Amino acid sequence: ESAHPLGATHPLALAPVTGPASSVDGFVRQFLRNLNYERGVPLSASTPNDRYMAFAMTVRDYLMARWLEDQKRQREAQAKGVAYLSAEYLLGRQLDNNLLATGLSEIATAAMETCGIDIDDLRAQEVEPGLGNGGLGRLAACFIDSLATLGVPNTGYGIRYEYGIFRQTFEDGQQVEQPDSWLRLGSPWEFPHPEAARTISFGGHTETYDDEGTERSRWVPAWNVLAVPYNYMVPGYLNGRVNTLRLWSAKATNSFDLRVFNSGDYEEAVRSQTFAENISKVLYPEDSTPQGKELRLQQQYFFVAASIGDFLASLPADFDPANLPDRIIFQLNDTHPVIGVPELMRVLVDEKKMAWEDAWGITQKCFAYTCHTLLPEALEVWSVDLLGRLLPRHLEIIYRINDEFLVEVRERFGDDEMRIRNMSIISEFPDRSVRMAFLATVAGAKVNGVAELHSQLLREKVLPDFNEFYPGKFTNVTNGVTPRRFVRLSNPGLSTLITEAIGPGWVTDLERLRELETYAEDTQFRDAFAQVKAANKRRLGDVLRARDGVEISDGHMLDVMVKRLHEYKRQMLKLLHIVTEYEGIVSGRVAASDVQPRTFVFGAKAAPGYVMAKRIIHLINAVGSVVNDDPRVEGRLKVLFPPNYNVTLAERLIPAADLSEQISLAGKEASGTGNMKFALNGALTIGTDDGANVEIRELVGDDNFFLFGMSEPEVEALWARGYKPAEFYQADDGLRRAMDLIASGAFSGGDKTVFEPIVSNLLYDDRFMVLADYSSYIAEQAKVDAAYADQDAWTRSAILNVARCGFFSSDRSMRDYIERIWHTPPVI
Ligand code: 4GP
Repeated sequence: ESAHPLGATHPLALAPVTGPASSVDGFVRQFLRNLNYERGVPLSASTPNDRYMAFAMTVRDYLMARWLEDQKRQREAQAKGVAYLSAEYLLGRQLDNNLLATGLSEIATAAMETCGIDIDDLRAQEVEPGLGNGGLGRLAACFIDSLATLGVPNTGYGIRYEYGIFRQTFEDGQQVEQPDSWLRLGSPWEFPHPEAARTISFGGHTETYDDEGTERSRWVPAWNVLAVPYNYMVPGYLNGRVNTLRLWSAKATNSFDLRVFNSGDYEEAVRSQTFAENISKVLYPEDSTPQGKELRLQQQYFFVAASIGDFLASLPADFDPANLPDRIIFQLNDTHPVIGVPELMRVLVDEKKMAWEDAWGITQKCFAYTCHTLLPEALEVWSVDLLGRLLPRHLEIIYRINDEFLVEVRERFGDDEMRIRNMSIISEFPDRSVRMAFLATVAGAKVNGVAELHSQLLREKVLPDFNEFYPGKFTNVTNGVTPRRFVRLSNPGLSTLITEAIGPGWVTDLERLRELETYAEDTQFRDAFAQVKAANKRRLGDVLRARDGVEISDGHMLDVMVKRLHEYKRQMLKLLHIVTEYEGIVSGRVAASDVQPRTFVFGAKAAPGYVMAKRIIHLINAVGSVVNDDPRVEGRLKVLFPPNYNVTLAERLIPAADLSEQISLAGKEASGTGNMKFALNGALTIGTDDGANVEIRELVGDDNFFLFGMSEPEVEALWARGYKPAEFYQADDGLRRAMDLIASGAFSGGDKTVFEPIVSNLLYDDRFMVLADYSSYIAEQAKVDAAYADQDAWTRSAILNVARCGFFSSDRSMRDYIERIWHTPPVI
């Protein structure tokens, strides 16, 4: 603070920053001030965007003093903090969350009323930053929320993509991707600091040199880009704490060549600028589809090098790097940031001139790795060729780490060549490449999976040799979701009901929901609970009507499957159920009037290059338009597929759902987090014994969960016997009729070719065993129908789901990470 331009002794330099007054008047004054002084417009001439921006800035102003205070407190405490390294943050809208964190909602609403502004119109202006693909990115957003709420020092590090996940539209039922220009109107939540840009290097070669008698290596890079930090506030819930999310944006070191520009070759003049700025241009489609692209490796190194450099630069000049493990843990959110391991080694050995052994000892204490998948094809590998070209020094470092690691393996297991080949960080086939998950496992202090079953399979099936080699390194932390966004904000009706029953403490201590168990036996409470659900359905109806012009019918069970479109998640199984129901009616075997009315809602984006996933989207839409328009169905079955499923839509959909579909093939879904959100909002789950479903079922009890399908060992056994999906097709009449109906062209205007690839894939390949689980799924769905017929019993089960799922708070996940991996207590 002595660097203050007014001098440390000037009274203003010492004055604490204070926010605007916490009153309706104070809010109005600050809002108008922001409108006038930040937007440069009077209220009378302001646009909706002006008003949203000024409003958001006002909320921000209330957080500012706390943010500055927290930064100071954390600097002074010199406590150990968490640097969460994540290529994705699927944040969702910020406005309501920040209002909630400050406790300002009522004041702000009243303030806007006095200005003649409907606060809902302001909310509608905000475009959510979709800087993630799915579960992994949304998890990161939940985690930073919880860390702020727990008062644990944390910086989230990532990339400020100019374009987030694509905006999905449908043309003739097929997915079309539109660019997501979320920054078009500016974002009020970010604070750019171009003056604090860091230079990030790429390419070139390495050389050795004589450093006063010691031979050392150094990297001579070929080109640089600037990493410009953008800071975002991450407020805790009503605790006055504000952490920081720091996202990096790429900028060219030289914006353009004026000489070339003046000569008239405008394109050439900006070539290097375009090249550099491409690095943070767009979020890569990931979520389990490998995209081995050079640009992606550039992105990864770009943000990780900037983040590690940023953290090191924040330490006092005389800080001894040997003490780094007392100050920081770099948590690797999947393999995307693993290039940070050789980067820290490079900094310590080449720049800080530390002995290799010392640097390696420190590095192994400073990193921990979370794996989020079980699909072998999703474990990232980088070709040695590419790595050597882009990051030659890092490749050398990786080689040395691997050499020394394999020496240790030999010492332990002897010359077991097979084992050594299996454990080598460098794989030789089909091309020589670096296995990033192995590097993370060797370097990480801990490796964790994201649900009990996932962690077990990680130890036993994915990385068994490593588990044997490093006893105690593997651990589990079951995922969680933030109760602030996914209950308190998204389900105000339920929140009020809960708070009236058990008080407000549950928002930060979700296990308290247990106290609701007795209320499940209370008729009045059940009625009130059912009314909240009905109101949430109407609210969703309003949203879908305005957004897509579709209606939700009264009296329908709302059966929801929302998640990325992937074959392992098995949207096709859901669809086969729908086609089966439909076929029963149109063939006359089932009277429409005997069918439990259901609205099936899908929400899913397919990776742009994932052809089969896109075909399945097409088929869902095709089935939807036939079923919805067929008078024989008498409106009892309805299929809705609102495009562009995102966090904002999830917040409306999940509280309205009756049934949650979590139907992946056992052993494929690492955890799932949607499953937790639904259960916490009083939907019952139909699901396989997979991911966190296992733990949900254990907690809510068998009577309050619809379990079907093979278990993971049964899946393995079927593979071992030899899986022939066509045999299942032959053996089940319902399945045969449903498949035949799709194959007949009934959903494609008679054209048999359109969906033929889906049908033959299921019949002759079916990697995710849709056909094997079909009959068990259909049987369980019949039980769902029967259970739903007794509304009161259903509501009781729904209440018990809410009451027993407090474990799935991301606050608990964070406590587990702190205890098992990070050892970073809160800073009081
Ligand atoms: C997802 C997993 O598929 C999901 O099961 C898990 O709940 C989530 O991570 C958070 O741990 N994986 C991804 C990905 O999003 O990109 O691999």
